[in-house]
Amino acid sequence: MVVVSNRVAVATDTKARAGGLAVAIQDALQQSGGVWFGWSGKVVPKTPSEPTLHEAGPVTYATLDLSRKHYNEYYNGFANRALWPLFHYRLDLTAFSQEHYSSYLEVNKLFAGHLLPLLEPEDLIWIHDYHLIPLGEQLRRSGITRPMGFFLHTPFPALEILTALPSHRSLVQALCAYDLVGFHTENDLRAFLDYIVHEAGGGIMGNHLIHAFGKTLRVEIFPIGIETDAFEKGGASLSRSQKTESLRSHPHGRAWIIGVDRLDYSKGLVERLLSFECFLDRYPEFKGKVTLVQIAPPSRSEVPEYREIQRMLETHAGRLNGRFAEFDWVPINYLNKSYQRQELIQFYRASRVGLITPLRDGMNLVAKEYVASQDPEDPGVMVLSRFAGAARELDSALIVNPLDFEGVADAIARGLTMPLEERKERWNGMMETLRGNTLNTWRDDFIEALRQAPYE
Ligand code: GDG
Repeated sequence: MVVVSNRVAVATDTKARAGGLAVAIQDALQQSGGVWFGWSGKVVPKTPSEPTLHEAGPVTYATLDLSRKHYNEYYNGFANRALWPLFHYRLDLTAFSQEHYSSYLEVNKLFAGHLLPLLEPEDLIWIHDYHLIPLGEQLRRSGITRPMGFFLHTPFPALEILTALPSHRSLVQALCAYDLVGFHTENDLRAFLDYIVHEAGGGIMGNHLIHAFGKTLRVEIFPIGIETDAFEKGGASLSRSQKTESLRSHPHGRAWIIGVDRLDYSKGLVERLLSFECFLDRYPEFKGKVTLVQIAPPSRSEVPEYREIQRMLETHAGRLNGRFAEFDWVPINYLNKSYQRQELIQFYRASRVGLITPLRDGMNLVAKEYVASQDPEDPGVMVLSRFAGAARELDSALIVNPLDFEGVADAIARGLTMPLEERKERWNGMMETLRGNTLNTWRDDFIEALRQAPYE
C-alpha cells in the first residue's frame, strides 16, 4: 500500500505523540508493507532533488522538504487560503490567485515525480485530502493504471460555492481520475453528485458508480471514526487519577464546559464565546458556578486569517472575563496551547458539557472523543453543531445551530441540568455508533473498496 498525505508521521515519532489517524495508517502499512509519502514539514530555500527515505521494518517513509516559495504558495496560499475556506463555505475569506494555483499544481506534479520510482506493480495508492487533489491525475499522466483512491477530510461544498473557484472544473476533473473517492457524509456526497450531474454533464450509474470526464469511478461515504476503545479505556483508567479528581471536585460546585479545537475560523470559536456570553446573560444563576475551558492550540499561524481569528478570540475572552469575572471565578479559561492526549481525556471526562460548535466541519473527531471518554455511570452531555459531519451519526447529542446564540445558550443550560437517566440514554445511543464504526473500520472499509477497483 502507498499512502500520500500532506504531512507524514514518521514512525520514529512515538505512538503517544502521533494522532489517531497517523497510528491507523502506520498499522495498515505495517500489515501490508508499503510507503508513506508526503511533505516533511520542513521549509528550505530550494526544492531538494530527492525525498528523504526512512525504513522502519516493512514501511518506507519518504518525505520531501518544500521550498519557501512552494510553502507560501502551495500550502499557505492555494491549499489554506483558497481551498480550505471555500470548502468550509467561507467565500468571504477565499483568496484565489492564479500564481498560487500554479504552485499547487507544480507541487502535486513534483510529488508524483518523486513517488513514481517508489511504486511497485501491485500497489494500492491512497491519497489524502485537499492539498493533493491533482496528484492522482498527475500519476495517471505518467502511465500509472493501478487502483488509486482519494479521501477528502473536509466537507465538499455545494455547487454554488464550489463554482466560485475559477479552477473548479479542473479540480473536479482531477478527482475523477481516481477509482474511488470517499467523503465523510451524505451531504458531501450529494454536493459532489450535484456537480457531476449539473456542471460536469456526467451521470450516476447506481451501485456507487458514476461516469464523468470519460471515466467511471466509485464515490461513497466513509465516516471516519476514532479509536473508541482507547478513549473508553483511557477514561476509565484515569477516572481515579488525582488530576481527574481535582477537576471533578469543582471548587464551589462548579461545572466545566469543554471545547477543544485547532485555532481555526471554521471551528466557530468566536461564535461559541458569544453564545456562552448569551448563556450567562440568560441564566445568571450559573454565574460563579460554570467555567468554559477552551483549548485552542495555534494552527497555520503564517496565514493572515488565522492571526486575525486568534486576535478576535483574545479580545472576546478578555472582554467576557472582564465583564463577568469575580475575584474567585473566571468564566473562560482560554488555553492557547496543546495538551497530551491523556490530559485531553481527563478534561473531556471531567466536563459536564462538551461544547462542539463548528460553523462547518468534515467530521469533527473531538465530538467523538468527548463522548467515548465519558464515565458510563455519570456521562456528560454533548452540545453539537448541526454543521459538523459528526452530527449525522451522533444525533442524540443536543444538536444546535452555532449561529443561533440563544439556541446554543439554552442547550448549554439544558445540558447542565439534564437528569442522569436522560444523559445515560443519550450517551448509550452515541456509544453504540462509536463502537460500531471505529477508525480501523473506516480504514479497512476504504481499503476494501479500493481493492475492488478498477470499476470500468
Ligand atoms: C480534519 C477535518 C475531520 C486537538 N487539540 C489537541 C489535540 N487535538 C486533536 C483532537 C482530534 C484532532 O486533534 C482534531 O481533529 P478534528 O476532527 O476535530 O479537526 P481537524 O484537525 O480540523 O481535522 C475534520 C478530521 O480531519 C479527520 O478526517 O474530522 O473535520 O477538519 O483528534 O483530539 N490533540 C492533542 N493535544 C491537543 O491540544 N494531543
